[in-house]
Amino acid sequence: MTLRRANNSGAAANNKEGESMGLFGKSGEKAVVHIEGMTCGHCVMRVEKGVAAMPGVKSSKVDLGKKEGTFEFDPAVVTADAIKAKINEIGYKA
Ligand SMILES: [Cu+2]
Repeated sequence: MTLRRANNSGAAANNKEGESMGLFGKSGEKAVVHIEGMTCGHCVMRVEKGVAAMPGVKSSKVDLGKKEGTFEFDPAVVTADAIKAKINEIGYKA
């Protein structure tokens, strides 16, 4: 109640009934995972696509330079641990 944003767009405030606040749904969670063993763009693709294929995963982004994967997922369907297990299964170390 105390957090009001200045909004001069005149958009209707239609958030009375919801706890949902995010654009990507109310049940989204994000995990940032350190990944060892990737050496090129092909490795990045393998991890990104392998994780993206998992049920419940909404987005899958891997940064080769940072050795870091950022994954958005529905915690009701999949867990960060399952995502890490998948990366290990693909052949990299998460
Ligand atoms: Cu590679």
